[in-house]
Amino acid sequence: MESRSRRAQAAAALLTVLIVLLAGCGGSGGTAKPTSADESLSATPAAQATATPPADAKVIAVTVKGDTVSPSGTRVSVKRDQPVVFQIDADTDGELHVHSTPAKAIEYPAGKSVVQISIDQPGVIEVEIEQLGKQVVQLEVK
Ligand SMILES: [Cu+2]
Repeated sequence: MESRSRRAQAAAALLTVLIVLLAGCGGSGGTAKPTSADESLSATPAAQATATPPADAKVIAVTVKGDTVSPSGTRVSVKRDQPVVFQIDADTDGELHVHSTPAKAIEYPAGKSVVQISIDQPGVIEVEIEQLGKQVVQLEVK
């Protein structure tokens, strides 16, 4: 009995891992940790965003309309710890996914919103619209 429930548990765990792998985006390299907990962030609706981006920020305007994303895979150079501000304009809510370590899952609302991040490690970090599986930019962090 016990071994059967163990096996069921193992099967369930495996299924969970598979679901996570499928749900996650494109498994583009990196160390795939089964329990990788993405850092969860939320973009602030632009109407509520009072702060203007810092003077040294890299501001990236992102437009999502239907399944069209702009920019689309553009490479953007930033420095380590430089503020990166995404100004999002989207027709529906969704998730901006930053493939840093740990990854950042940024939920944004429909309409215009703003979120600021920074990357503390050098490398090329893909940013995509998670639910569309489409790349927005590649942050080249130096
Ligand atoms: Cu992703």
